[in-house]
Amino acid sequence: PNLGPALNMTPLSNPPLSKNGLEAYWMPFTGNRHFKGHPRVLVAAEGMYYTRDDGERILDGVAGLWCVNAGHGRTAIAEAIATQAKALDYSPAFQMGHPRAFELAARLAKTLPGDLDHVFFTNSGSESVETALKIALAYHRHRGEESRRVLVGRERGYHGVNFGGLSVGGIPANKEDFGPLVAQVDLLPHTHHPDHNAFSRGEPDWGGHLADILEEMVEKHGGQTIAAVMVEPVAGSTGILVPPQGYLKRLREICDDHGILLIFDEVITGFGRLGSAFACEKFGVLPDMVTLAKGLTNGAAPMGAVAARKGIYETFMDAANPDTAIEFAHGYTYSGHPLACAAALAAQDIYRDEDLFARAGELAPYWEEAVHSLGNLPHVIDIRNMGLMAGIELDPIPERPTARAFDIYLRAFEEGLLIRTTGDIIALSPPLIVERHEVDRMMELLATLLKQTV
Ligand code: PXG
Repeated sequence: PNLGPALNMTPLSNPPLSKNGLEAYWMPFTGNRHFKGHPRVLVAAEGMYYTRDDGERILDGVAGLWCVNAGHGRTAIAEAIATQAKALDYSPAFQMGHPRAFELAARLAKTLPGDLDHVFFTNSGSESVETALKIALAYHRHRGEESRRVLVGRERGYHGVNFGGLSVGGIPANKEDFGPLVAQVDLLPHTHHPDHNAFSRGEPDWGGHLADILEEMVEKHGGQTIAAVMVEPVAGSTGILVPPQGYLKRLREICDDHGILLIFDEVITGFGRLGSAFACEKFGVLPDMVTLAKGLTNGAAPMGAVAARKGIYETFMDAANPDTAIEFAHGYTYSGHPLACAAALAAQDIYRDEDLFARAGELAPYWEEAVHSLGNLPHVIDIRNMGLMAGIELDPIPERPTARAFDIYLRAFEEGLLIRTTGDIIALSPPLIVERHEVDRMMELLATLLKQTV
């Protein structure tokens, strides 16, 4: 079906991909053998829609991969990248700077709450996570607390795919092939308990006490051993797990009581997803560091960032001696890449000029009603939501976990809707420019597909 007004777009000429033409690309987090027999190829995007290689348009229910918050094909971003590429293509990242990187850091520092006012650039969410974990360890060492080596994450957490992030992450399938990973790690329990909090709207009222388990961990590991706790304010990848009321505040209190750094991984929640610039504002909890990526550039260039509180930055500056010393032995060739900075600055302009974070907040109640309207359909065992994100959990086909949701994913793509599935959970997170009629269309199509599911 055709899902909306036609686009005025020059069709790209794409040579059709033969089976052989698909072979060389080892695709990430993809069933390569299945895909190469049933390819799904996108060739263009504008606004809320992608165009498939057969010319059909499909509605984007997930902002690409949770990143295209201002919608696709934003001319201002494309032009900023092109202008930057012509003026200064690359500038060495070490012992050297270019204006856009300073401008972007200052801009982010101003947007972030509290004294989260120093920004380290990376190229992805995964790199942001590694960077933040390393800052945490080095910070304690500089303060003379080298004993703080334990990094705490949470079950069902996703912090990217590099060794540190995998270690504090809580998805067993992502870890099992890679041996012991980072040595000193502990995981908090996750907060997803459908027996207590199924069909919650926003923060579940049950489960705040699960934060107290951090207190038990402090006792177990002994004083001055835990360096940092990293959590997603709302867990995205494992199916939209909204924190129970009071949970994040409690984590903050326990971290304060024991000198532990609290890191919020806002790779998904940053840049308006919950109706505020950052989740930490929404929950009224100031973390010591925030990891960012995705919406930073509206997905138009790879870029990540870590924002750290003033005291953390100053600890590094004060510890280093002599004054030419490098305070933090870390960084990437492409940290603060000019093209990424240009894309990020243009994206931030759009967010501000179109007041998109507030727009997401205003649309959130409509979104909530719409997704919960699916609650009585066959196989739906839970629905949860916050801001413009939602998870719809299905009961698995016996002996075939993930098959039901993946089948819906494939059929939705056929019918003109892009969703994400994780396990047997459908995840939705549309661009923040989504219109009510597009929300309606998403739910109608999902309802149809759910009714057809045997
Ligand atoms: N932290 C969080 C909270 C994330 O969601 C990363 C770190 C890693 O970012 P990079 O840029 O290295 O991929 C992520 C990424 C999905 C999905 O549909 C989620 C992500 C990436 C791809 C797919 O669940 N999150």
